[in-house]
Amino acid sequence: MFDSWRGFETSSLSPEWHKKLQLLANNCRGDILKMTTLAASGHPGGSMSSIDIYATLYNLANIDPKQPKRDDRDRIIISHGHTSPGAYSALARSGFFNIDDCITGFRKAGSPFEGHVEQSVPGIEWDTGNLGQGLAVGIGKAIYAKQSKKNFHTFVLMGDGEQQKGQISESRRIAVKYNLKNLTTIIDYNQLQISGDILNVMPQNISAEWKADGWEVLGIDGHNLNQIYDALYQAIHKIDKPVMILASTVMGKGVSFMENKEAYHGAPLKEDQLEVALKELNIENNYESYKDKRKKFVAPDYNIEKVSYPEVDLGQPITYQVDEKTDCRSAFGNALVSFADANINNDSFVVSVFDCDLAASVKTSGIEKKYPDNFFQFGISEHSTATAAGALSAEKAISIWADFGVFGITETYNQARLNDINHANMKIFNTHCGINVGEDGKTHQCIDYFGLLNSTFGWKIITPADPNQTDRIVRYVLSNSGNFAVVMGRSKILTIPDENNKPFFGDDYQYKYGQIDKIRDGKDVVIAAAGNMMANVFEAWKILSNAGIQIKLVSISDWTDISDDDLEYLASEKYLITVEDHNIKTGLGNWIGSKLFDKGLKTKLVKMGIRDYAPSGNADDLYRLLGLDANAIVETVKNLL
Ligand SMILES: Cc1ncc(C[n+]2csc(CCOP(=O)(O)OP(=O)(O)O)c2C)c(N)n1
Repeated sequence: MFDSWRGFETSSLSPEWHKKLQLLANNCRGDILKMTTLAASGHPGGSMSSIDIYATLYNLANIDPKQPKRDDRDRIIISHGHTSPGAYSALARSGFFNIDDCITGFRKAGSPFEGHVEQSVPGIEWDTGNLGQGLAVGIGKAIYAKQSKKNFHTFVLMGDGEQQKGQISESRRIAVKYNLKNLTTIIDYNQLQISGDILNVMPQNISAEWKADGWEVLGIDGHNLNQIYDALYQAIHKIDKPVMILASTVMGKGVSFMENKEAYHGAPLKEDQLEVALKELNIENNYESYKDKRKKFVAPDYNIEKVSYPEVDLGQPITYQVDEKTDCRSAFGNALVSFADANINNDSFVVSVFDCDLAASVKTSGIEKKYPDNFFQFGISEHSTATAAGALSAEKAISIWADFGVFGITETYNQARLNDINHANMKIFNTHCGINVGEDGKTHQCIDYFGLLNSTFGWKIITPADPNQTDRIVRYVLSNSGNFAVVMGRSKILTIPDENNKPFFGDDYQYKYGQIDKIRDGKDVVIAAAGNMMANVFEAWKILSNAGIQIKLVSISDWTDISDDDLEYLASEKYLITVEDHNIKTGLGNWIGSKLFDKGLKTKLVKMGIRDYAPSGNADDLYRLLGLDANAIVETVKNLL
């Protein structure tokens, strides 16, 4: 086993290291073939073209097999996650874990060695597999290094077919704009992908595109260890801008009958072919012994250290009075600045706020003006923003992205899903949600925020009822780990009053995640208002109350987690009406309905929500048109009683 933490300090690769790496890479080729044949699946071709690069990086970068999560380690991100056999074997052979575990357990149910690179394997930084996202992950890591004043380098390994993905072009520009010279990309240029020659699949000039966006491009032979080392040395120590190393390689390199054959992109060898291949590589064929081991495989527990969430000061809550109407997005913006004020002098506080050309509308301009070093303008690059902000949030840092719901959630669902798979701590603040978006029309109406994010297992979706609750919720999510989406509308809305006409969510209110808020007591009907629909529901409650009809009024901000006690309360009367600014098919009403059913709780459920794409118009007119204004809610109650 070799000790790492070398950081490419010497200007050339020593002959001793050359020899070690050559041998190591050859052994890895054997490992790749054994594990894919044993699993009867996987991607040997690209793994073998990338392996000399993997071997060099995992042995000579500043990483520590004994402490894979050391905060000052270099970050090695694998964007072409299907080359997991290459990455796993190189990590094993540089001391991160036992190579036998990896060969035996590759792609076996319950094993950490999943089909595409996963953080369950020590040394893997980010789960990938959906191509095109790795460079944005690297951006998140490189920004973390800069923001936290850490001196580590980030390397991103990518495929060449992968370069067809649009998200990469967003990321290229962002890296240059922010002069991320602590970021180096290496492209495995084997010129093949699943369907054959990359230029037949999709004509593209990879080198020219990167150069045009401002990257330094170094062309090398990706199987020449000296050239790999030299290029990395140049990128780390000599070149003052982001560097892309275009490493010419050969798919299936090392086994003559596999070389330059796209068939081996994703096809393992048969056992008789493996025999021939191992002979050519001059590696002992101990394949049979793994067959039995695989049957008895017990998944190792690597007990990988978790990054703790930063401790922060919540700052001083801001209370909005009942006689003023405020939009929740402004309450968010104000809370954000106040939160930053409270923490910015703390040396270990790393906060980054991302924008995609909408800061004035989503109210992050306050941060942009007051704390420009913490503000990142990524332009109309939502996919890269979602990924980069997610990757940053998995570090000891607070990562905030504010956008219209339709861009921050609907547009970027898969990036959000990957952030969740990677246990990120993203905080997304989505304004202009529901039909409360102004007159922009149906393309801008985010009516699927819950349906989408509730399809993941980790995201928590919160819709504040008014500006005061927005303030409390913003402070809560910024001080807690996990992926949170805070969803708001655009309009100025009522500050919800308590029985004494003081702010209900005022100075004495304690926000507790997962708890419904009982706004008024009554009987026969419970109305559950989702987020800022509370304003319309409250107007309806006033009309009903004046007519002598007292109903129970509930505000639900935390849709994801509703406690059993709260479910019982919701089902405590003959009727439950849910009112939401969301697609009725995947929204709160259906979600609560299924939960009530699960618990055997009975009530008659009436769902009020969005039933079709809505036209353009201001929010009040649209709510009236779609039967979600106070009068429609009153009518619904009266029809039930
Ligand atoms: C977004 C996305 N689309 C499609 C795929 C399916 N896929 C997996 S690998 C691959 C080809 C990748 O080609 P390349 O980057 O050249 O890798 P190599 O063939 O050299 O291993 C495709 C299309 C995917 N993983 N992600």
